[in-house]
Amino acid sequence: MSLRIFINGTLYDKENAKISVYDHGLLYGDGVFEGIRAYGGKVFRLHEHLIRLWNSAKAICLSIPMSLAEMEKAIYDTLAANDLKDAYVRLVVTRGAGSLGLDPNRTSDPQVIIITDKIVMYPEEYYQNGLSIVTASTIRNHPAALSPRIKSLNYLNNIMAKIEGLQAGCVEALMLNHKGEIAECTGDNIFLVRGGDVLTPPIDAGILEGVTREAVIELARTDNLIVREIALTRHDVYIADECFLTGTAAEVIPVVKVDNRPIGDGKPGAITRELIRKFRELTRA
Ligand code: PXG
Repeated sequence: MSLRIFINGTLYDKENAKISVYDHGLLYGDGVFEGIRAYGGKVFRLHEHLIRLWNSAKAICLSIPMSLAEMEKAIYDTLAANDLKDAYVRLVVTRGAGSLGLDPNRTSDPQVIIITDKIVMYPEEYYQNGLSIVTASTIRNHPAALSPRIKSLNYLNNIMAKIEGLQAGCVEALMLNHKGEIAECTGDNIFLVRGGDVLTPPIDAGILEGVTREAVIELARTDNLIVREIALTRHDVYIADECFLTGTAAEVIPVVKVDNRPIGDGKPGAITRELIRKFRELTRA
């Protein structure tokens, strides 16, 4: 049976799920998206993801042609049509088909796409042994050029940094902001542990407001850990006791080496391991 994909209220077989080559999502990366996960049939923090999608759309003057409640129902219907319980959910809203010019007023009908598919997990070995990452020379988008808070279809900034990481043999790469401070990785937020406290860059460092980031901050505070959202430099990373990344795909994943420097003793730290356990408990409860 073919995978069923939702486009504007209709479910199509994957082979027939198509949109126009004149769509401004394709021509200009003009649109927004979300990457979400379902665990045991329940979509994790769906409301938070939908709010972020609607806020991203608002920021680019794109009106999503359905309500939040309709989107929520459409997601569950698409999951059911594919008989998926543990799944990856990709929402895409494009500006729609237009002319071969930038003018968004010449586009018609934004396209709402919901893809639900099997989730491709990182190997368990990454969680046991931790990742080695490098700092990319490509900085994160300047917030005054394109706010990193917008999860837009224009992901070239992150892809450029990802290429640098891959060329160095790493699956993730650290991105700095225009001030040279730590921002985030190409598809994950970053955390440090120092002296028992959990540190992470603030939103105004020019990062995506990660849903997993927020969940992990809550888990850490519930554990009576002090969490501080503060400006961090590469030096802070190099001298940290622990480092980990958070994201929908990765969940919580340890980092044991940055720019060839071992973090702490070069093994996933105790607080990181505890947060991995707590996050798994939260999502698989
Ligand atoms: N920063 C950036 C730039 C992202 O794209 C995150 C942080 C983490 O945010 P969430 O809300 O997921 O905790 C992201 C999200 C993938 C994939 O397949 C990547 C993301 C989301 C889903 C899938 O690599 N990135």
